[in-house]
Amino acid sequence: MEQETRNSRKNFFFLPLPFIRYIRYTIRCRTSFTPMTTQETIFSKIIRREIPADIVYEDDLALAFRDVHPQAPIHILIIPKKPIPKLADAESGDHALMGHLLLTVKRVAEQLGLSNGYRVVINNGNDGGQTVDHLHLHILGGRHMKWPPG
Ligand code: TR5
Repeated sequence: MEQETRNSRKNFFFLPLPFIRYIRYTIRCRTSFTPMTTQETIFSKIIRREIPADIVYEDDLALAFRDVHPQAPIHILIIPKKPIPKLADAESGDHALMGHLLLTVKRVAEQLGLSNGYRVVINNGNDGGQTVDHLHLHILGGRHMKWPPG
């Protein structure tokens, strides 16, 4: 019995290095909000507080901060902490998260006193005018919005 335990310990130490690295990589990807395969964006850096932003709301799943080039007196971006590049990349497993983002819009709009209304915009992909590849919802408020948008 003792001999068997000693042998299995010995075998563990002889696992090939690439295999050990693969296991470590998999564990890191599964326990991190930012999988190694996901494209890094300015918004992931804001989430990790590596770049400053004027944050107005945060919870476990979402972050809201002021847009650096506001297009209205109040212009907020709401992003999921999970790095989904764009709306078209959301999957059925993101169902609850998508609902959470919309309810966060409502919550932040109330918090900022947008009782007279506001506009919510999601730009998706090139033709949608998306410039940052991390899903975000714009809240625009504090002035009367025109229609159609450009
Ligand atoms: O055009 P889409 O829909 O992709 O919106 C991206 C938005 O991110 C734009 O309205 C930008 O003004 C905004 N943006 C870009 C940066 C940035 C930001 N908002 C807050 N803080 C920012 N930092 C620190 N860096 C940016 N590059």
